[in-house]
Order: sequence, then structure tokens, then C-alpha cells
Amino acid sequence: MAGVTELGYLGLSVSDLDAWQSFACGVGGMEYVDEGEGDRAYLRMDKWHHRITLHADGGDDLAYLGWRVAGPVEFDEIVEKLTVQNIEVEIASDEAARERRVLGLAKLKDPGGNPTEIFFGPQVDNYRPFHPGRPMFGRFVTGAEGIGHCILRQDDVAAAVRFYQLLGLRGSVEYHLALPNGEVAAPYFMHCNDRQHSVAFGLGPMDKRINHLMLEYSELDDLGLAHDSVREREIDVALQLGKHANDEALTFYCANPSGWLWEFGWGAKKAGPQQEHYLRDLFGHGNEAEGYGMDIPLG
Ligand code: MBD
Ligand code: FE
Repeated sequence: MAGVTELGYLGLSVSDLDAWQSFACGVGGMEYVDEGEGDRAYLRMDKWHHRITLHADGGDDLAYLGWRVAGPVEFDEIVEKLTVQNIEVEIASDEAARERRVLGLAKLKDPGGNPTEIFFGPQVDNYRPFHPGRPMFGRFVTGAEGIGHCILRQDDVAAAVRFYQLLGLRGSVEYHLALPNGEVAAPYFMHCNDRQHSVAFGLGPMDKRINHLMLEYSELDDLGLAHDSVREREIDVALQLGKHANDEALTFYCANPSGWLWEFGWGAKKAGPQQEHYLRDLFGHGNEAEGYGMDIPLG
């Protein structure tokens, strides 16, 4: 049965495009594309037309997530599967699909209320080499693994699990984290390709729809450049450099110009065939700047 193949793109609602250009390109290494539309700009990470659309409407939160399916047959199948489950799915107009630079588009909401899109046929500008916004030693790990992963707000974790299973993702709780108040946090991680997780949730209440977006570099030295640049600019770091237990990625988390987190990473292992769970990370990930929803004891 058809399932999604990757977390393909994100739309972000932002208030300060200039600050976002400086952060995403100057710190992160993304390519900034302004097509003169006035209310938006694009971030490129590979040969796709874009992986992120920045909508300058002041929301400073996730606007939508785009999950890719292989083609038109799989698109019809998944829309049918969702509809049978009484999930409201709107097939977008050709114009709306063109706006996203895809061939086919459907819009719905996940159980947390996060605007969700299913698409196929992204515009890939393979005539135009990716041109990083700052020198890069390597590239972003995308391809079949998609853009990266994110942690989303879900008030009903069981409902979220059922929804993402319907989309074709698999996973489970992967940590039991003892909180200072005596409770145990049990975050849930799900995957749909080799990326160890494409979406996660269940870390407690959140102010915004999204806690973080994780992006992965192919070269360790690019993570080092991003880290130097974040420290140089005195950007808030919520979790210091450390290595996760589940995907074994070396990562750190810093604030983006909309006040939520980007997790820059390197060296993630691929999703395995069987689930495991952990009590803590391998090393590091010490808590630093508070108030970003990552004040959890991972290290
Ligand atoms: C992750 O990417 C993450 O964000 C957390 C909180 C735990 C394990 C892997
Ligand atoms: Fe993460």
C-alpha cells in the first residue's frame, strides 16, 4: 500500500526575511532564492527548486509540512486511504500545486492541527548546481532521506501515531527520560525511509507547532563551521553538541530568527529494522539556553 517516501519540504511563517537569510545561508549554508514575489523567499539545499519556503507573514512558526509520494498512482491511493478513515483531505487546484512547484497536491491537518500536505512530482532544477550561501566542505544529506526531521506539537500522541502510521510511517517510543519532577518523558519517533526519523512528538506541551527542524551535513567540518558561526554570533544554544542514542548523530540545537530551534547534525545512522529504546544520549547535549522546549535531560 502506498506510503509517503520522504519529508520533502516545509513552509515557514516568518517575520524577518533578512534575519532568516543571514541565519539560514550565513550560518547554515543554504542558498537563498528570491523570485520577486514580495511575500516569500525560498531556501535551496540541493537541486530541488526549494526545500523551504519562507512566508513573510509574521507568524514565526511552521506554516505547513510536505510529505512526498512516488507518483500519481500512489497519490490517489493515499488520498483514498485517508478519506476512508474520515480524514478531511482537500485536493488542491493546479494553481495551488504550481505555487508549491509540484505536479499534484493535497492538503489536510494532522491530529495536532499541523497543516500537512501530500505531494508528488517536485520541480527539480538539476540544470542549476546547488550554490551554498557560505562555503561548504560537503553538502546537505537529502536525496531519498528528505529534508531532515522535525518535532511537532501533538496533544494526543496516540492519535498522532495512528495518523502517521496511516501515512506509512513506522516507529515507537525510543526514549524513557526521567524528568526532574519525577515523571518520565517518552518521545515517539517515526520513519519512512533510511533517515532514522522524519518526525517525532511526545515531549510535552509546546507553544509553537514545531520544536525543531534537524538538517544533516555530509561533512563533519560543515557542522563545525555552523557551530563556530553560531557561537561567534552569540545565538542561543539550547542543547550543546552531543550524540543522540537513537540516530547516533552528532548535533547541537540553536535558536532560529523565529524563536524555535534548528538542530544541525552530522553522521546519523540509518533506520534499522527493529525498534530499540534508550534512557539517555551517548554524550553531550547539555542544556544551555532555556525556554525552547528542550529543557530535557538527554545527556
Ligand atoms: C533527536 O533528533 C532529538 O531531537 C531528540 C530530542 C532525541 C533523539 C534524537
Ligand atoms: Fe531532533
